[in-house]
Amino acid sequence: MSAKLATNDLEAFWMPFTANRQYKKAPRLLVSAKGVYYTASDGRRVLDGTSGLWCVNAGHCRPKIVEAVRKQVGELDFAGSFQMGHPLAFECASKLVNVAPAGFDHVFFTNSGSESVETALKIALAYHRAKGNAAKTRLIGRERGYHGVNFGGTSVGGIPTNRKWFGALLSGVDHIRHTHDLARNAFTRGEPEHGVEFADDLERLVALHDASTIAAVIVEPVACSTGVLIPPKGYLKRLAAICAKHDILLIFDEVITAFGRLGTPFAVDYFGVSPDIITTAKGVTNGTIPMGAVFVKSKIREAFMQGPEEVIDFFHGYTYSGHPVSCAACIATMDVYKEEGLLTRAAELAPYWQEAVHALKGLPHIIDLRNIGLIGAIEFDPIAGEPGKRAHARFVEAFNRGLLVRATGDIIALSPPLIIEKREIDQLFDILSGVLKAAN
Ligand code: PXG
Repeated sequence: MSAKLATNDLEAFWMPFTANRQYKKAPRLLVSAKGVYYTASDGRRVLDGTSGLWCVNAGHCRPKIVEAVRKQVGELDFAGSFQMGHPLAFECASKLVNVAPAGFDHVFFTNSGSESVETALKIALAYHRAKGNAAKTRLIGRERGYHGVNFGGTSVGGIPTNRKWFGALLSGVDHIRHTHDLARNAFTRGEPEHGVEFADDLERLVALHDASTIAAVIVEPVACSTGVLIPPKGYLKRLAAICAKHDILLIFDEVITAFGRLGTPFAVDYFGVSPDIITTAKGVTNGTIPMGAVFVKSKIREAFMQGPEEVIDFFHGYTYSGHPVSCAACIATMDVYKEEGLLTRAAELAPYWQEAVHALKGLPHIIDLRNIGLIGAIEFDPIAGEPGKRAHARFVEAFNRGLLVRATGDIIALSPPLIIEKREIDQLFDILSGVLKAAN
């Protein structure tokens, strides 16, 4: 593409989650990528500190994945999966089941994290109905949770700006409180000490609504989009125990944490807590082609397999569920992850990464630094009346100096590709500390 765009070329594209008018006055454009670097439209190399949008876990433009996509699109461009099939979708599902935590033996394909969430919520509702518990219909999310942008995900989500524009949302939804507690946990390395009792908030909702009306609880094991909220020690275990006690399904939204981000294949492996359903997307194809995958345990699927064989067992699916090109990208991605040990590489880098994150302590306006796996976050004290301004200014300056980070509220989140080398981690923090020192 041409490196320069005329101003009117920028108008047609209404960009998602973007301050469009501000952006178009000074656009930031990326034109190519390789490994851990992007190339910007002015030719500068930009270190990708965010794996695209938390998806390019194996780094950019990996030849094996590119080749698989190229080949597949010329061989079988499309075949549906409604009462028909093509071999790659089955092969792909089997590969995914092999990397998934024990017990997750079935995969439902979607095209994004948002669709994975909708699918998981519908599976939970239909599961209880199939089991004869049709009154179990309430869905419980968590404050500050992000589960994509469709109506179900927006409803169980807990980010006020993502909710308030869109009316009453789904009925029968409630939220447990979030786990962010800077008063007790600021500058924690890894999982915070304090806050296991936040899980008991679920008992409050059970007391209010009665367990007989509650279908499922959905949480991100690590809440990333809201600014990297790491679960307190023991919190997820306690939440799972409360769910099990009341026959409430637990859904882990692993759209970001699946495929190696924490140093284990899934967050389930990291925390040793097994939910009933896992949602994924992003890293499932290394971001190359849109795809999502919902993993369920056999007990869930079996509940759907009780009716007459000739009747459709789940009235749900997408035209592109199991799209051949996505499946080819996914299979190649799983091969790259396996060959290069990427699903556990973050565990090796985590100690080095942790020290680099916490070395920023003392720079202006920082009120917290936190990390887990190959994720880091820097929280700033907000400017009165101008929330988010501080982090946004630092994000722009970092880009100008050759580093891509994510700004969310007054927090900068970091999540580089899992192939990053220590010298590139050094480069990342050199640029970032320069930005943080210079900023006001
Ligand atoms: N669940 C979780 C936990 C996510 O993080 C989604 C669902 C929705 O996925 P899709 O593919 O529909 O976008 C997400 C997406 C950021 C950022 O910078 C995070 C996401 C998307 C874009 C930006 O924090 N997460």
